[in-house]
Amino acid sequence: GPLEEMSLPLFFGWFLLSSVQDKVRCTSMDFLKTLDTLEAFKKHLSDFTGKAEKEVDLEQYFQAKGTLHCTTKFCDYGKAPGAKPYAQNTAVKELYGSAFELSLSALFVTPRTVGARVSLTEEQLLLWPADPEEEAGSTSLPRGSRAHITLGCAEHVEPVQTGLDLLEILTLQQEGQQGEPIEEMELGSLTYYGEGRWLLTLREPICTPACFSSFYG
Ligand code: 2AM
Repeated sequence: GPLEEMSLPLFFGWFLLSSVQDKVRCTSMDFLKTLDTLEAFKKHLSDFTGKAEKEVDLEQYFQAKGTLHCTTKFCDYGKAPGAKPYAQNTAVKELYGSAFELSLSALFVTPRTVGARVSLTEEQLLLWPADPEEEAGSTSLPRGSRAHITLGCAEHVEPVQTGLDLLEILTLQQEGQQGEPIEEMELGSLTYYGEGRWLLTLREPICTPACFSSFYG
C-alpha cells in the first residue's frame, strides 16, 4: 500500500551541520568569484556561454538548493534499484543517526554543476552502496569515487549530474590526462580538463561534521 511505499526515503546521506554549511558555501562562493576573474577562465568562457565574448557571473550561474549533503544511496522511496537491501544493510541500520567527519578534498566546476569531492574513510565506505560508480558507467574507478556534495547546478540541470561530472574528471585523470595546470591559488592548485571542467585540489582538505541520516522530502 501507499504507507509501505513511503517507508523508504528519497535518499540516505551525510548531512552537514548548519554552521559548517555556511562555511562551505562561503568557500565555494569565494572560489567561483576568483575563478571568474582568471584570464585562463575567460579564455575558455565559451564553454559556459556558448559565445566567446559574453560574460558570465558564476555566482549567479549556479543555483544552490536545500541542505548541503553527500548522498550515499538514492532510493527514490524504494523505486531505485537496490534501495531495499541498502536500507536493510547492518551498517546502515547501526550507523543511522551517527556523527561523522567528512573530508572535502577538492572543488570542481563544469558548465553544469559545482561540487566538492568527498574522500571517504574505510568506515564511511561501509555506508557506500555497492555500485554507484558502475551505474554511471565508470567500471574501473575505486569505490567511493563518486562521493560529493552538490554546491550548485546551472539552470535546468538536476543534482544527479554533479556526481557524473566528478566521475568524468576522475576518469580523465585515470586515463592519464594530467589536465592543464593553471595556477596555485590560496586554497590549492587549479587544473583545467577541457570542455569547461575545472578542478581545485585543496591544499588542506576541509573537514566537516555530518550526520548520517535520510531525507524524505
Ligand atoms: P546529488 O547527490 O548529486 O546532490 C535528491 O535528488 C538527491 O539525490 C540529490 O542530492 C541528488 O544528487 C541525489 N540523486 C538524485 N538522483 C540520483 C540518482 N539517480 N543517483 C544518485 N543520486 C541521485
